Amino acid sequence: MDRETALAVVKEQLTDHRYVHTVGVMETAIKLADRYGADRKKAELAAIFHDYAKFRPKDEMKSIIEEQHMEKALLEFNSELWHAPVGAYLVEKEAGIKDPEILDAIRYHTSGRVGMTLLDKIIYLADYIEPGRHFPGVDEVREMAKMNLDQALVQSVKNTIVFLMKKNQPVYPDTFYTYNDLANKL
Ligand code: DGI
Ligand code: FE
Ligand code: FE
Ligand code: FE
Repeated sequence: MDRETALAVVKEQLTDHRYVHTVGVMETAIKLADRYGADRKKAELAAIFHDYAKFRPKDEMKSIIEEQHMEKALLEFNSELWHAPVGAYLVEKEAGIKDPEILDAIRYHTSGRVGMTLLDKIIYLADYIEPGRHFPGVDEVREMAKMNLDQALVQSVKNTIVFLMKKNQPVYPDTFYTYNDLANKL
């Protein structure tokens, strides 16, 4: 699928603000793909579709998680986590994207996973550092991302965990597993 078609498909699913975020993730992911030797076309498509399910009703996402036998533990944690695996499912079903590497990068863009692929890492990080993001510490991660992908990624996962814990929010176990896996390999 070419960029213009993909962007048009996704635009219908998103608010204007989330669409601008998506274009930022796309541009950032392509730069990271060039810098770290990933497939720029896959990075482009995964980025464009990463938040495809962001605005689906919670009850629809819950039904998909149940009916498609996705991880049940998801339902015990923040519903913000759901759009990633549900997105991978719907992007295949509704937009016809079949590439498993692209679908995995969408599926794991919020929690990460143990053994992230280069494409998974690029999409996770691009989502965190795209120019529209303004979290505390994001500039430090932007600088790291120019030098060392894994170091930047660990820092972004750590910042996310610390942010959630400061608000006394539960942290989904895969997010901790992702952190440990990356920190062990640094
Ligand atoms: O969809 P985006 O806003 O672009 O970003 P995202 O998909 O990375 O994260 C969506 C939200 O999910 C964000 O507000 C933080 C939250 N989140 C990320 N990891 C965890 C989490 N929430 C919980 N409870 N546990 C997590 O591990
Ligand atoms: Fe997301
Ligand atoms: Fe993210
Ligand atoms: Fe996003």
